[in-house]
Amino acid sequence: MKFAHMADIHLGATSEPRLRELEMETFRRAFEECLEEDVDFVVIAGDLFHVNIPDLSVVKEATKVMMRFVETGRRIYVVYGSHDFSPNATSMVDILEEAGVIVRVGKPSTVNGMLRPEVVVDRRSGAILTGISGRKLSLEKESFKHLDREYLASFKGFKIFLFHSALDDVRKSGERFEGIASTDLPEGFDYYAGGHLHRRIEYLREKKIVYPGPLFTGWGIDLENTVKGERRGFYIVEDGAPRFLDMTAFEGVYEEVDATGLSAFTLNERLRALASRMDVRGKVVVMRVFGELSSGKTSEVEFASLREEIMKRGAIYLHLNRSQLRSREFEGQAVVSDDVQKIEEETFREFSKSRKFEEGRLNTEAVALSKSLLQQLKVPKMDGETEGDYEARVRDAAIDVLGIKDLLRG
Ligand SMILES: [Mn+2]
Repeated sequence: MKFAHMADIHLGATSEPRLRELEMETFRRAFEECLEEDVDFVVIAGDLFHVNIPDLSVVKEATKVMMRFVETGRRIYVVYGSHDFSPNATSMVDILEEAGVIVRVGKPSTVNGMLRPEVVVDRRSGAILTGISGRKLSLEKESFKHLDREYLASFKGFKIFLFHSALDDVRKSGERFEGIASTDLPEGFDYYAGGHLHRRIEYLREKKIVYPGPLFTGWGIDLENTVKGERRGFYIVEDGAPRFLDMTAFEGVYEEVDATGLSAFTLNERLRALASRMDVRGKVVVMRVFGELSSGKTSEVEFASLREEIMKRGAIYLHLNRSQLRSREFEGQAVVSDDVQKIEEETFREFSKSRKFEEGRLNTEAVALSKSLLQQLKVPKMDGETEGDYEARVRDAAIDVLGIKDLLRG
């Protein structure tokens, strides 16, 4: 008996055209490999799609790939993942099942208060398959508590259990997730086909528990880990022995730039220099720019031209992570108070500290000015006042407060 085990394919996760192409190409190649390897069937342990109702062009291509495989008399068995399932709406997985493209295993039924997931037998190999689908927020943990283990033990043969849950046993220090313990999985299965954890895991202790990780990439962090060297693919399991098939679709470059203490101007120079010496041809580039700028705003960092340069030099895609880039000049200030006036005043005060004002213009003055300007801008529209009149009135009042009438006239 030989089968393939995939998981966390996340079709449709990316909207970037080149990555989208690569994603589908990888999916196609994976199924071609399955036919070449002459597997009896394929199991997908959840998250076939990135969302429960994906872009139909993605579904169309994916269906083509899967139908080619299914038409050879082989089957594709799936459980829902946390992504491609919806508790209150039909999922694309349901539609593909109705159409006979895939077979969902482990459909739940309750007997004497116990959960009995449906068990199916693969007609080609005789393998016995069942499982528990994933749910958002790990609600499937409940399912494991009420699992009718005796019922599952009554089936004899080569048994595969599909599940889409994190496994506490493999948690690394610092990793935060709510999972199940390997002992929560029912006894007596020959292979536990895991999904949900986005890294490759072979946990072969009392139970043969395997996670292939994403076939391509699901999140930005997957992309980051791929370019840092993590291999992506799926498992071929022959006579119970798992063998990883590397399907990594691209090589990558990872760069980190610490902007702490740099001005926006200097950071731009750094980024330009970096872009000009990076070897990015045919690669996916992931760049993390972080730290607090000493001066200038984050909006002054020329990310658009950085992207342009890197793409011009032949990169497949640039993934920019700049969520940790801060500017000293403009920072959202947390002011805690019940009093609206006080919050406004404190916010202006904090903000004014980081601003340079013209000589003679004290910060206290700036705060007072800001407050009265805000007061004017808050004036509501009067009954019967036209949009144009209202705008003119607010504008004039603001100009008045700022004392820039003469300036504007000039
Ligand atoms: Mn996933």
